[in-house]
Amino acid sequence: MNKTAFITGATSGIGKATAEIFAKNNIRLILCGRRLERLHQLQEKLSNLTEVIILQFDVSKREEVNKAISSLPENFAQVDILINNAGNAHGLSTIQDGNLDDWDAMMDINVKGLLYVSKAIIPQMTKRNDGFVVNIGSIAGKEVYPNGNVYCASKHAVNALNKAMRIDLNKHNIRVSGIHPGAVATEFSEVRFKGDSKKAKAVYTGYQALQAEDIADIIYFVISRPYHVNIEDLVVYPTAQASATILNKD
Ligand code: NDP
Ligand code: 8X3
Repeated sequence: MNKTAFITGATSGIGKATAEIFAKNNIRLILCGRRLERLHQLQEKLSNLTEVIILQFDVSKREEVNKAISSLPENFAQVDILINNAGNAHGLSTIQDGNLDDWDAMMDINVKGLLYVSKAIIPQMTKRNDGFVVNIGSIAGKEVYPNGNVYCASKHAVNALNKAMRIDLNKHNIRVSGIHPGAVATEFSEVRFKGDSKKAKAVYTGYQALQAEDIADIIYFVISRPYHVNIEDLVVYPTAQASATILNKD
């Protein structure tokens, strides 16, 4: 596939697995994240499969986003596929006990970060009347679970923005897809529980959680459909999970 993809949150989990399957399918890559060492490692690993460049920036910092994206070399300036994936949950507590820094982080990264990156890239797609945007939401954008409050709100916003983009970009032939996973065993829970590995591990034990590669396969399937096919919305659970709180554990 002779296309260029811009992937946020490529240093781990779903974003990294997506970079890997895209590379195998010959998609040129712009890989983004804050952890430079990991970006370099992934660039080195995938460069024998496709052309890869890396951009280090924090999606929640508007100036950093614009500076990084405007620094793209001429031969990478056209982005065909934008994967809005960067994001995390920070904390898990009741609304009355929530931490304001955690709330800021989730709204700034998951919502505003997605918007900053989209605003920096989508106008070149509308100019060409061509492009693809994949927004990684969550089941937390489809339902609300105890103590999930602000994370769920941020992912409900992603769900709304996905629908909004689909409407606004319709006359520009731009495809927009929202993918909403349930439990995927990545670094997600390490981040949510601030490095408490025991708590993080417990989230994915007693059943077979989704793997980052399962979601990456689906993302590749979505972006590789014929031009007239737009899968707008996909909710993906592990077989053992029926909702955010209903898990068939051993
Ligand atoms: P990981 O923690 O493994 O990956 C998160 C990625 O986001 C990292 O590459 C991280 O890169 C990047 N990121 C986080 N904050 C920022 C920031 N401020 N600026 C730039 N990049 C940032 O988790 P997942 O792979 O699981 O998460 C990917 C997406 O999938 C998220 O949007 C998450 O909400 C969503 N999701 C995850 C589920 C799960 O169960 N794992 C289920 C449903 C949705 P770096 O730290 O290098 O900046
Ligand atoms: C990640 C899945 O259930 O922790 O978005 O919200 S969940």
